[in-house]
Amino acid sequence: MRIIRYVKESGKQLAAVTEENKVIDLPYKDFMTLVAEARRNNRTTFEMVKQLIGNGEELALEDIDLTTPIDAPEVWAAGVTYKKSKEARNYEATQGKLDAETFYDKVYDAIRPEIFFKSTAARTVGPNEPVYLRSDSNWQIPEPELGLVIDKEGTILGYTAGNDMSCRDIEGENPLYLPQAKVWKNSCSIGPSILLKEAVSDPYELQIICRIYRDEKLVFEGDAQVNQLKRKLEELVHYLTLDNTIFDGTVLLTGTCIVPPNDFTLNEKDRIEIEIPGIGVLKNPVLQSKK
Ligand code: DO4
Ligand code: MG
Repeated sequence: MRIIRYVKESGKQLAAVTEENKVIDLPYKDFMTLVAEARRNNRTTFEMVKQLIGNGEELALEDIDLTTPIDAPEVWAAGVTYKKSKEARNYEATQGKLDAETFYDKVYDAIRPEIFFKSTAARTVGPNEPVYLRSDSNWQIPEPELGLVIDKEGTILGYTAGNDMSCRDIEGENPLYLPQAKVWKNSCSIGPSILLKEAVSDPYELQIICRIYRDEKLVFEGDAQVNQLKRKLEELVHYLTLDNTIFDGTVLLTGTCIVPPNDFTLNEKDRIEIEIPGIGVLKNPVLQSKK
């Protein structure tokens, strides 16, 4: 069972999507209100949704205009949580040395993970909205990641897909430039749905697929599985929430495990697809940032 929002004349509508891809409206204004209502009734969100959709009118997923499944007040991200990311970061930090060892090896092996601030609701886009390219970077890639939707206590409520758009040249020039390599307008995308935690028996079995199209041709395709993650999901949440103020509906991206070839950079008008079976396909066109 997954939860989406779509755009109606009256505003944004929360809805459930069944295994058969039928969309049924839910009578709550947003995901966190649904979670709160389930808690008030001593039920899981999954049980509550199952009961609510009993007699609802069904719509087809293809006929609706999807938007972000949640207005995440903040999006945080973990980095260098997969070997593939460590190798790519080493490559860009050493001007293209293969097999180089750097501080990224240290953080990959350390007890403390890398956690950084990625986005706010105003900078985050949803399905079919453009992600932007930074005007001062010549080496930009999407980072397809599993996102955890958490509450203010750090409880994992569900899973979404995310794109941690990144500038490899800016981060490679100096790690202190990380916020500029990661945060700008429309540099983060999440969606298309929230797969409820109770609907997933083992999140490490989730698969992540990324496809990039240029002039309608597939120019990159890669895939990975969350079981390649060096850390436990709860460990990442622990470090994010430790002595921190976290808000209901925060999204924590868990790191990238798919990196396009080192000579690849995104172009304006490319189309990115990030698919996590069970969550859906997060599609975003790429545009140059407007000043
Ligand atoms: O250290 C930089 C961030 C790496 C990252 O975003 C990732 O591994 O996904
Ligand atoms: Mg990332």
